[in-house]
Amino acid sequence: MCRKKINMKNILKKTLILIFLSSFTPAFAADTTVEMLNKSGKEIMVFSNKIVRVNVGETVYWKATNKGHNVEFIKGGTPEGVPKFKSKMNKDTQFKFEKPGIYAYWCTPHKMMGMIGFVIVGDDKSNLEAIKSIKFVGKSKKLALELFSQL
Ligand SMILES: [Cu+2]
Repeated sequence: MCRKKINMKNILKKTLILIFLSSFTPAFAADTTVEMLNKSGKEIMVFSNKIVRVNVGETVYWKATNKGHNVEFIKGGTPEGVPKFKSKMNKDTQFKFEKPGIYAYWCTPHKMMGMIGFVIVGDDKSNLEAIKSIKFVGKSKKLALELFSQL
């Protein structure tokens, strides 16, 4: 009788721990949100945060706060083996980052205007040299140089 009681107590304890942990899962499963904007302060055509850092397995959400934008991973701008990614114009989108490394992306119609962003996954910068050799265009060139120093 006594042993049974202890077991029940244990089960209850374990259940409570599980409930406790699962209630925190959303926080661990990170919701990093980046907005696509026509204007932010003095800048036009920008991602609200140009550099975001996430853990492996986490998802970044891009919100189409303003229309006319998208998210496109730049060729050579992701860790090896990551498939192409290009979201639809005017739509919210998301990507789950399974491979560590730096991911460089831009908004297809505004890459000339400096609408670029970076996601650093698992604090891994092993592909930084590849990122630095990307051919950025227009206003993105100068901006990319500034951002490299912050990666
Ligand atoms: Cu854009």
